[in-house]
Amino acid sequence: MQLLVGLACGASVLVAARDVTAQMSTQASDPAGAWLTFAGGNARNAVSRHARADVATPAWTLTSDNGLAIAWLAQQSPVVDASRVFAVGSTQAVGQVRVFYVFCVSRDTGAIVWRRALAQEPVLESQSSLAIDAGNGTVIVAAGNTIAALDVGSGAAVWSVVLPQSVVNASPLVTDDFGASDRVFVTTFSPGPVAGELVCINLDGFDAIRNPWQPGEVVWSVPLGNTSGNTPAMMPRRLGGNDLVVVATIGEAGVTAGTIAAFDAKASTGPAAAWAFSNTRLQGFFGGCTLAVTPSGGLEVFASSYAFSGGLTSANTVRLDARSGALLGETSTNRTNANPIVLASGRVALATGISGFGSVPSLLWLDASLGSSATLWNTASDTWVDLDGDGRFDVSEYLRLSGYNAQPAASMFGGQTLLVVPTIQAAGTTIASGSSLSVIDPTRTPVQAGFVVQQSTLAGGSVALAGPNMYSVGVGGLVAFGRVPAAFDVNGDKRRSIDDLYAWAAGSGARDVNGDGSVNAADRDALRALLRSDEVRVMEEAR
Ligand SMILES: [Ca+2]
Ligand SMILES: [Ca+2]
Ligand SMILES: [Ca+2]
Ligand SMILES: [Ca+2]
Repeated sequence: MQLLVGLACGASVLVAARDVTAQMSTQASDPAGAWLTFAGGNARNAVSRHARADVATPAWTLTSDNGLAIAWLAQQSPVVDASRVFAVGSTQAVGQVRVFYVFCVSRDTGAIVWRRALAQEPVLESQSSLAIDAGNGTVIVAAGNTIAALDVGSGAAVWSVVLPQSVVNASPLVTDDFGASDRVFVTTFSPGPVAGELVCINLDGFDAIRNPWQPGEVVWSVPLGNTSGNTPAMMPRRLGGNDLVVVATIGEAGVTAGTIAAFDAKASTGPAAAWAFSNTRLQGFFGGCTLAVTPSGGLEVFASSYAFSGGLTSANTVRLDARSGALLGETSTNRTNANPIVLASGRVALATGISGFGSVPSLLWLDASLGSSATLWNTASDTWVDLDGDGRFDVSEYLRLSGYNAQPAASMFGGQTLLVVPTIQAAGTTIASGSSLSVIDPTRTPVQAGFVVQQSTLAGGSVALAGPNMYSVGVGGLVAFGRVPAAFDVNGDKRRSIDDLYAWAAGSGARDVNGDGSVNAADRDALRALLRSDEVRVMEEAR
């Protein structure tokens, strides 16, 4: 363990002043549940209570910076706050080395607000997403073995820490409900022999009694074993969680099983695992776990493994009791790094598969009990017609959807659940930009008309939702879908609130909310939908 940050004497004053600003900006954040972190929240269950955006036409795309093409990390999820979207990309001037940046982009215009060069570039083609610490007004970036916090407003470095090992493909977990002692959790990469670690870093200002650590100081780290891409997860206590950080490991293919373990997120020193589960097969978990509360109040963990050989059922998805680690269900699935999406309807959506190595991309729809035959449909095997009779899934013979390394999302709104699914390329490297972003109606089967509702070939990376907006990177750059936030600000006070609905009804302000050139009930409905869907979130969070 080591740390870092030379904070000068005046630092605590500086941090206190920043806190005030940050709290104000949090309170002023839009009512629309912007996704501050990978998979929409620390539970990593990528579900939104907003209508999904129309993907037919993007609101804007961002492809270059001062004439230089931006290469976005292809499978990262953008992260979003009330007015900005953040993502990692690189540019290369002629005759110069490639430089990686965090970009901050206006949600209203797609213009770059600021860029900040990374102290270290991502290693091993890492696709780690950023995470926003709304309480302290920073965006957290994990690249190489440096974890840094950048001011959301300016990109200025607030703190940074150098860890013994690098972060690869895993995204940070930022707590927001630990009062004066919020923390960020990251996992470092190790294929062995040195163990990867779960590292806990302090975020909040120093307080001798309540929080005796400086921002950016490592509080503790614990060895995990072999790790890669293992994004930590935690269900917030206000949503039925138990303050345990749940993290998976990769094991050693064919030799030892991957594990899932839970650690006390509030511990002052490196905690022993509260529980640990070893996969039932000699396969590891190369992604994160999803936490979900069942209708009866139980808290469960869902995670899917990656198998280096075998076809569409060679890996597995497990379901555990999040309070004990006991195995509750298991079913065979196609290999993946993606997080299962657990829906209140008792279904699980899972993006899986790779082009080649005995696998193909397939989107799976599972019964959430995860009994032995949980798969209700599989987009590859259910649509496959072996035209050339060679027993193989050739590209033109099945519906190609999803892939192992880009995270889909679900939208539950107006009694309808729709999936937004990135699809990987049929050829090329596994970290190439995705080929498409598809909106799927999972109540149909893959062979039925209307299964694919809509598709964009501009985007194809992990999906971030923010109220009526969606963001994803792809061959079209960083792509924004849905009406931009400013369109909902009828009264022009830079906020979206019930006051905008009053203004609309009173006939004042910018009333063409949906931007179709005329003012009518559709505009009022769009505004109402935005505000109403936030009521659902607030009510659920308040229980
Ligand atoms: Ca705090
Ligand atoms: Ca064939
Ligand atoms: Ca307003
Ligand atoms: Ca209109």
